[in-house]
Amino acid sequence: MLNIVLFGPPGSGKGTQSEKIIEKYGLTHFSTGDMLRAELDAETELGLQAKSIMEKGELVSDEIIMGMIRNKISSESDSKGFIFDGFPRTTAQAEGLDKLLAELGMKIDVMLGLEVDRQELIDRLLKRGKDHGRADDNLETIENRIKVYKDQTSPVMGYYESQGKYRGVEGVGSIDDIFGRLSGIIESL
Ligand code: B4P
Repeated sequence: MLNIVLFGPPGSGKGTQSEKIIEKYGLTHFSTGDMLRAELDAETELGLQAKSIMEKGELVSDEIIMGMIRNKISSESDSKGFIFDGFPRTTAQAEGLDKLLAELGMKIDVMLGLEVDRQELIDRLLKRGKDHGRADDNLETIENRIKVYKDQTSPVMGYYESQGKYRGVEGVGSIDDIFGRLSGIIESL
């Protein structure tokens, strides 16, 4: 079993690279962003609660996120492994995940970090906003998402670094080149 956390600031390409990792290694995808957007589209109570938080670029509460992860993990017991994309985003979520995996006799093997500078992130997300109309891809919200990342999410890197599990890669270049860097690490594990 192989369990990966794919980490990086908003727009660093986590969703993009997850698709390629899943295709090659057959892992089960956990994207908390996609899970929340599905709740929003279905207009569930959880989706309605999350909507205004996501539109401001803030983080949805750790309780809601951990509840979603717990439900999905328990329905995926036959999986070859998991890729966590955009989760954990706080140290409390990282601790919650370690605890949950330990209860199930599992652990995180590696955190792969996509390292991308601020201007490139803004350019990518503004382009996505133009092409796909995602409500949180406007300049004001993007700047807040980057701030929230710096303040609340970047400490999660230190959490995995202290366990000797963080491996960073340059996240700028062609999608295939970046995937090559990530697969090199996965295959060396
Ligand atoms: P997410 O859905 O996780 O979105 P993201 O961080 O913006 O995007 P990602 O890094 O996956 O970028 P992508 O591959 O799409 O989060 C959205 C919101 O949900 C959060 O702000 C928060 O409110 C909430 N949320 C989610 N998880 C949460 C949690 N655990 N706790 C609390 N709240 C949570 O790439 C972006 C763009 O770049 C794409 O258009 C792509 O085509 C392009 N791109 C990718 N790679 C490229 C490359 N190499 N070169 C050029 N462009 C590239």
